[in-house]
Amino acid sequence: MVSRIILVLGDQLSRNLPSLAQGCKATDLVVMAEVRDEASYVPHHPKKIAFVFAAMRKFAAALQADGWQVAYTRLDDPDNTHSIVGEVRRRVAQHGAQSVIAVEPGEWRLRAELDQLSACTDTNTDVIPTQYRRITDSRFIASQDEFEAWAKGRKQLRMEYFYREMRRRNHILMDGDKPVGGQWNFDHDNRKPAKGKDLFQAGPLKFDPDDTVAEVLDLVEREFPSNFGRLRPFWFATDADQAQASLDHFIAHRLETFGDYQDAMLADDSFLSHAVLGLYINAGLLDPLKVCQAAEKAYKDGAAPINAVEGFIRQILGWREYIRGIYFHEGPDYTSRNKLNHNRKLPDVYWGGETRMRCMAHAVAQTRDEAYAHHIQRLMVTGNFALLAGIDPHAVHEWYLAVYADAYEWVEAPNVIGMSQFADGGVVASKPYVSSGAYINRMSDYCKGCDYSVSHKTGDKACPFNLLYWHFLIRHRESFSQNPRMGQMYSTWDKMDEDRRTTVLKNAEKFLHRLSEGQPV
Ligand code: FAD
Ligand code: DLZ
Ligand code: SF4
Repeated sequence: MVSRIILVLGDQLSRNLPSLAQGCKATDLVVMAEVRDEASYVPHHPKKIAFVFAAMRKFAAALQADGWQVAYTRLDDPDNTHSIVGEVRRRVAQHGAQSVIAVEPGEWRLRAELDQLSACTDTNTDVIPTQYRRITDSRFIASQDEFEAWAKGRKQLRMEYFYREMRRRNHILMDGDKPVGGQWNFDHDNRKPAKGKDLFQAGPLKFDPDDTVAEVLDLVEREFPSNFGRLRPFWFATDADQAQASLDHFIAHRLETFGDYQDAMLADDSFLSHAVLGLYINAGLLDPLKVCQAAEKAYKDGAAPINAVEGFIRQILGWREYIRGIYFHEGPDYTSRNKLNHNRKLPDVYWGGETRMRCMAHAVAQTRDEAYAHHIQRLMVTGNFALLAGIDPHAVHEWYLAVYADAYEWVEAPNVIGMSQFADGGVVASKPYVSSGAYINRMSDYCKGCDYSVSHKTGDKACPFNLLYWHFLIRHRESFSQNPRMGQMYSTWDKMDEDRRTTVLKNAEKFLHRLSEGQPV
């Protein structure tokens, strides 16, 4: 006898899910479904699909072992309706359930689709009347209500102030009411370039595919043969125990250097000291507060310095929570914002097309192989290039949502539309994150061996970032010249020789023309 359905989505794989906490093993049925609608609203990286499906299957098995009744739809089940709403309706009809509960999805699109479940109550005679109730997601450290209370009445919603509030409220890295170490933020200590690959031996913990993963890999290979991205080798954690082991491994081996090399990039090291935990936290396999507490403990035990621990905790307690707050605060139109009116098509280089730019080639190839790039690669290589070249931000958003294993709209969109593309007009960032090639050269080893020369400012060998940087600033001068954080950039331009300025802009135009024509750049 089933009276109620508890829907569990592919990124809600937590044993502390509030819907399960309210549930009854005897009378509730957990419904989970692998469906084409979710697997193809963007062309997800095959590793991402495999991660979600394998983790879903293992989570369902763990629930069953724990005494829950679970109805699980596999992608190739013949009766699969291939939408979440379709699968809920099918299970409602099959089991005669009267109501459905679900933790609110992390995306406006799916929230609207699921709301149809209540809309059809009593009106559509084909469908068994269902009561649908959305439960607040308590897996974030701050609730959306808390974020809204913080945001209320503020002219600007800057992460740093929200973060301090979160530190105080959760007693993380606090010494009474003062921040541990005497300052809130140690970011200025976190900008060391990397010196060589032997600094970074450990890498993230990798897992051999077990039977469940192997079966899913075959399915994904068969069903999504042309999606961008390499499926094998597949080494992600796919259950909570493995994710916990990945966290322990990070804390033991890489947290110590996380701060120093947070912004560094190396061609032969895809991970450096980054945690590679985002995909596990976002899917529910790790609890964000517990991750912060584990890092804080490492500091207290003397295992990692304050700049590393504060920097790491700021990413989760600060950025991740803030980003989620912004997504729901700003509303469903957020992903279509285009404040700078950028309309160029996403160039083929993002899908592995030929390019002479070594930094772009590396960031994209790594993305193809690992479904992963770290923050500075996303922000200052692929994101920087898209912004400077004036690519349509919605196309950029869809690319990021597709290619990274940790990408769900609530977290990806504010990072891309806001932080990286400035398409929200400054809600997330106080100025656009743009740089010439000099920044990439300082923070990476990409420029050595690039076909372009980072020291050339004009001419055929000139690094495209050098050309486009000025082109971007000049074409948006009206929007940015009053920004106090950008005045220095404009005064540098104004001091440049007139002929040089003309050449830079002409060379940039030529480059952009080739990009628009689909020629390799
Ligand atoms: P680390 O660098 O080791 O950081 C530790 C943790 O902090 C991460 O696991 C993550 O949980 C959190 N974190 C760090 N920065 C952010 C941030 N800006 N927003 C939210 N959480 C953060 N993150 C995603 O989870 N999904 C995305 O789709 C995503 N898209 C991005 C797109 C762009 C253009 C940019 C600039 C950033 C994006 N980020 C995204 C944020 C960040 O790049 C990733 O969280 C991080 O690279 C994940 O790798 P990691 O686990 O090794 O993180
Ligand atoms: C990302 C994803 C994929 C690839 N497939 C599924 C799926 O088949 N079934 C499912 O329940 N969830 C999947 N997901 C995760 C959802 O897309 C995610 O829950 C929403 O985007 C909201 O964050
Ligand atoms: Fe990238 Fe320019 Fe350096 Fe080449 S020279 S790797 S294009 S920043």
